[in-house]
Amino acid sequence: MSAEPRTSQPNSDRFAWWREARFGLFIHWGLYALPAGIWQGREIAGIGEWIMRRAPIPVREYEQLAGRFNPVEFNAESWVQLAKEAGMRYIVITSKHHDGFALFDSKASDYDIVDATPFRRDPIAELAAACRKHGLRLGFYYSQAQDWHDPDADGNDWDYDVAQKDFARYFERKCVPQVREILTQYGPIGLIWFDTPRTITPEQSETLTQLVHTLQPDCLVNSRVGHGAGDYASQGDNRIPFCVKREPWETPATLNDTWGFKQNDHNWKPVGTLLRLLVDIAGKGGNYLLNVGPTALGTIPGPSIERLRAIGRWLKTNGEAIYGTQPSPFLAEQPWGAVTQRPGKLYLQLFAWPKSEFVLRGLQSRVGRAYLLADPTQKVGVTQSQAGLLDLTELRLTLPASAPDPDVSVIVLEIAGEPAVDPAPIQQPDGVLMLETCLADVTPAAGSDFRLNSDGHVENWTTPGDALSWSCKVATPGRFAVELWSSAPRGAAWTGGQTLTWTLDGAAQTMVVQQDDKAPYARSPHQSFLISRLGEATIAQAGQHTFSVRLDGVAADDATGLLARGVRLTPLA
Ligand code: FHN
Repeated sequence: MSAEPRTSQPNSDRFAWWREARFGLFIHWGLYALPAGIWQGREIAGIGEWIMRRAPIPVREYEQLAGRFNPVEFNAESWVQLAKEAGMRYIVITSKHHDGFALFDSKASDYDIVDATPFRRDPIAELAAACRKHGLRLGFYYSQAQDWHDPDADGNDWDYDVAQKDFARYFERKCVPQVREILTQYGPIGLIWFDTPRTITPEQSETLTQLVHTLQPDCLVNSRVGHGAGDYASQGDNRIPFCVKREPWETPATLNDTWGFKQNDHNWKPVGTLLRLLVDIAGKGGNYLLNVGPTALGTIPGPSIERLRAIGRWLKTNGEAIYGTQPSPFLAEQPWGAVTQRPGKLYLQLFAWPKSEFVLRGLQSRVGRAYLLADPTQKVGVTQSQAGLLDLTELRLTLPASAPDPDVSVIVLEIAGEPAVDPAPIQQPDGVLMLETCLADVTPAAGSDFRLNSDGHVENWTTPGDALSWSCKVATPGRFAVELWSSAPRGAAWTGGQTLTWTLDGAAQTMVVQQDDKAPYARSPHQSFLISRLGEATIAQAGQHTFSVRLDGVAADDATGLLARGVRLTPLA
C-alpha cells in the first residue's frame, strides 16, 4: 500500500499547493450509507463501505439501493464550509468506490447517481462548484481494480465466476472511460486517489497515471495506482511512520473506525488524539487526509462536525505551525511531541505542559527568542548549554504556569539559518533512550534485502548477519531494561523465535525473541507494538556508547522476519 511512487517530484511546483495544504477532507459516500452497517437486521462487521462484500450481497439486491438513494439534505456548500471551518485545504471524495456505483454523471455506465437514483443530481458537479467558489482543491477517489458490480473487475466472487473474468475488458470498458470523465467534466482537479490496485498490471497503472497527466498535467496521482507509478506515497490506512520522510506522503485516516457511514460505529477519536495526529504527521512531512462518512440523506454526522470544528479552532490559533511548514530537523520522533519549521523558526508542539521547565536535548542551533504561538506576549525564558565530554546540547525553556492549549501547545523558537541538530540518539531527560531504526546504521548480510522501509521499520530481517547499530549519547548512567519494539506484518500474525545477539560496548548477549508485552502506539490508536525483552544492560559512565543487534537465526516458519521499530533502554529503579 505504501510502495514508494517512482515519479516523486518533491520540489516540483505541482506539489506547491499540496505541501502548503497539509490537511484535507476525505469523503466516503455512496449507496452503502443506506444500510449503514446493517443488512437484513444483521450487524455486518467491518468498515461500512465494504458491506456488499462482507454480507455478502448479490449485485441484483445491492443495486436496488440506488432506487432508494435520495440524499435530499445534501448541500455541497455546507460540506465545503465545514472543511474550511476545519482548516482543511482540499477535499477528496469517492467518485466510485469498490461497489462500482458512480457518484457522478457517467456516460460509461448507467450505474450512477444521476441515472439510477431518484435524486438525479450530480453531487460531484455541485461540490466542484462549491470548492471553486471557496478556494478549496478537489480530488477524486476512484477504485480502479475492485468493482463488485462489474463481472470482469476484481473483487466480486459471489456473483461472478472468477475464471470467466477478463480484467482488461473491464479496464477498457469502464475504468479508463470513467477516469477520463472525472478529469474532463469538473474543471481542474487537484489529485486522483486510486485505491487497492489488486490484479492491475504495471502497464495499466502506467496507463492511468499517463491519462491523468495528459488530461490534467498538474493533477497529482497517489501511489495506490499501483506498481510504483504515481506521484506521492499513500501510507497504509490510519498508519503513520515513526520518522521524517522527505518525499511527499499522506495518511488517510478515520474519525471513528469506518470510512462509509455506519450507524453503530461510535468509536470517535477524541479531539486531542486528532490534533496530535495532525501535528505529528506535519512534523514528519506528511499530509493528513481525515475522513467523514455522510449519511444517506447527505448530512455529515454530528460527532464528525464537532471534531472538525474543534480542529479548525486550534488551527486558527496555531496554523502558522502547520501550513506550508517543513518537517522536523530531528529525523526520529520526539517523545514529547512534534516539531515543524519554516525559515528562521522552529515550532515545538508539546502534548503535555511541563510544570515549569521544558528541556530539549540535541538542538545545536542558537535560539534567539522563544514565545508561545497562542500568545507571543507571554515570556518564555531560554537557556542553552553544551556539556563538555558528551558534547550534549541542552535547551531549557522556562514556561508560563498554564498551557495555552489542553491538547497541543506550540512554542516558537527563533533561530538564525538552517536548524542544526545532533544526529545521534540521545537519552531523554526521563532516562529513556530510544534507538530508532531510522537513526541506525543498517548493515545487511551478503545478498540480503534487509532495509529501512517507508514506515520507519526495518524489514526483511531474515538473513543471519543482518545487523543494526547505533552510536548513542547517555547522560545518566545506570541499569536499563532492554526491549525490542516490533510490529505485526499487515494482515499477518507476528512471529517470534529469532535468535538475536545484542552488544553494548563490546559485551554481547544472545537470546531468542518472544512476545513479552504489547504497547499501544501513543500517536495512533490504530497501531501498536509487540515488546520483546532482550535483557538488562549496565552503563557505568556517561558518554558515547555503541549498541548493536544482529540476527543469528530465524524460526523455520518465519517468512517475513521482525518488522522492528527499534530498541528501547528504560532505566531500572
Ligand atoms: O478498501 C478501501 C477502504 O474501503 C477505504 O476506501 C480505504 C481508504 O484508504 N482504502 C481501502 C483500503 O485500504
